[in-house]
Amino acid sequence: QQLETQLRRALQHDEFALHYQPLIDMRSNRLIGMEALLRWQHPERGMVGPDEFIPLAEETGLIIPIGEWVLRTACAQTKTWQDEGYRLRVGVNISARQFKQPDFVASVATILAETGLPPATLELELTETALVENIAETITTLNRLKGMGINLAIDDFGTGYSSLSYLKHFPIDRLKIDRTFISEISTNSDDAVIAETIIAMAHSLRKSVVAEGVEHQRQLDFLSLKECDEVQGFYLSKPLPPETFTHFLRQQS
Ligand code: G
Ligand code: G
Ligand code: MN
Ligand code: NA
Repeated sequence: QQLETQLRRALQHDEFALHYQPLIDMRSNRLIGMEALLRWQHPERGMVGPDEFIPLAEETGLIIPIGEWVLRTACAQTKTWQDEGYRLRVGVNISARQFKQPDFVASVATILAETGLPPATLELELTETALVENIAETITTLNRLKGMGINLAIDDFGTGYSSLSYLKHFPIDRLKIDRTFISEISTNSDDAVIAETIIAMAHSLRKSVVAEGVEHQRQLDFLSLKECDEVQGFYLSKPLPPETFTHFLRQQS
């Protein structure tokens, strides 16, 4: 059976799930939120990662209903955890095609209203490629989202083509340094300089920085020294299914 047919079926049959990867604040060393990551529980193939189906979902437009499911599920789950007393912010990945939909802002507003999640606790993660396609339109959309009180982050920062000068014009709250720069910060001086420079530049533009893909204590030490704001990675925790994330929450407090 074709992957496209299987993807359509997956939505109808509730085969998607979200895992949540903890985000840790470097100064307080506390959990401050999580990134929602899409998983496909395929009936025959088992767990399928997004890299294997997001490109096709983008091509076919299926990313629109899938993306709405992701946003609604992440917002509802986060609201549930907040109602249990946990202060959490959730990061949701938005694909380029989704971001460019004329009704994207309206659909985010609807989902926030339906789930009751405070907009200030939602963060949309956008890639540089999605942002630079049509700068004028991008700025309008970002301003509308910002106006609603939503947080905005640039994901995989450093891997795209965005000129630093755009950063000044985008109402972005946070940069997420791509994990390719983090993996060798303690052994490769070029990567160390790049990471350090991104942090300094972000701070000079009053933006917060997350380092992704932290796998070792020595990376944490480096990032702490350079005053990186938040960290995420296997060293802190893998992405967790909701039940396990709930246990993680209880442990933290
Ligand atoms: O979780 P994992 O490392 O397998 O994710 C692989 C890629 O898939 C990452 O680039 C991530 O941003 C992307 N991804 C994960 N979940 C989603 C999602 O819900 N929507 C979109 N558009 N991309 C996602
Ligand atoms: O592109 P994006 O940043 O959204 O991708 C997030 C992906 O990175 C997730 O699929 C997650 O599984 C993966 N990831 C998270 N932490 C680590 C890590 O420490 N090392 C590696 N190699 N991948 C990670
Ligand atoms: Mn991401
Ligand atoms: Na990333």
